[in-house]
Amino acid sequence: MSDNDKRGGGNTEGPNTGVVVKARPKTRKPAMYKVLMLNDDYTPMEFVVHVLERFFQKTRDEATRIMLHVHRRGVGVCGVYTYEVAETKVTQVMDLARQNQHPLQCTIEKE
Ligand code: TYC
Repeated sequence: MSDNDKRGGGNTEGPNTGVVVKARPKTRKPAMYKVLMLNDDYTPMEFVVHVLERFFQKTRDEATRIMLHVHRRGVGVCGVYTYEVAETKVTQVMDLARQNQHPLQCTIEKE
């Protein structure tokens, strides 16, 4: 017998013996949530722009565009995040708004 013939030591396992099948553990992409900003008649535009820059990493131009969209349309998307991050953003926005006595409202919506 050659060395090749001996390898496997008597294959009685059927056709898949020695076939490596990569493990593919079941994974799920996390659900994503939109953080929405709502319009009101009292929160200063500048405050909304500041919030968008500070908590949503928007440039001044992006923040101004989003703020004006909310001002005109009533609601707008600040960003899309996993649930915990989205919740944290809402809390941060609402806390700062309350501290400054602005009625600004922010909420999350599943994508
Ligand atoms: N409508 C507000 C005003 O005229 C500005 C504003 C914009 C308020 C967006 C809230 O989410 C908001 N001062």
